[in-house]
Amino acid sequence: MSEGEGNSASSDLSKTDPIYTVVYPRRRSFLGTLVLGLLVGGLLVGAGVFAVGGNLSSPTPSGAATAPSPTPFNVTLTVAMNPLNGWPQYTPANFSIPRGEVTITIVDDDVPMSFPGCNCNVTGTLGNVEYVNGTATHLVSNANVAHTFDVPSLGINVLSPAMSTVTFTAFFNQTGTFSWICEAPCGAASPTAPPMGVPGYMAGTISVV
Ligand SMILES: [Cu+2]
Repeated sequence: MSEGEGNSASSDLSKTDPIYTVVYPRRRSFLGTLVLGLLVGGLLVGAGVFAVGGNLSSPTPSGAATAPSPTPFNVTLTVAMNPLNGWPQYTPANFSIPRGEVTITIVDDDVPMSFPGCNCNVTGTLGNVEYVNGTATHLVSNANVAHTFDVPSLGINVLSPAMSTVTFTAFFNQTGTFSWICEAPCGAASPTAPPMGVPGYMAGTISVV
């Protein structure tokens, strides 16, 4: 339509306009929905193929609960013996994460240990649960806690059994620096000796940015 037409033309247009503004956009939105649906369908099929491939390459034990899919941001920490001094050590001990929901995985190669005074209830995580080798766990046996991962200011208490992989999800809704510490008596020479409480080994910081 051209501009500058008279009032009569405008009033004619006002009668026909609704036909175009209502009917035509509906057709377009239907087509748009169809195209979008095909795209999403394709992505889902692709994701399904990828998931099947992943399961084939790393089968999970039958009957075990499956750990949740990692949220957009995930961090893996390992606990292994430092080759220079033989101390168990979290690596990395200091790390940064974005604000929000984060999944943390702890791969612990250390040996079993008894922890008589353990507060072995999982707290501060999504559902107050951690996944030990894929199995949902609220309470860990104090006969097998190699280390813990605690963020006291956020109420996070996660237990790391010996020779296990632990996964948990937590919300880090505030930016800032938060201290974490292992509360298990995991000293090398005696239970409360280093590296228990030593930064870079059994203590560190999480920078939420
Ligand atoms: Cu420890």
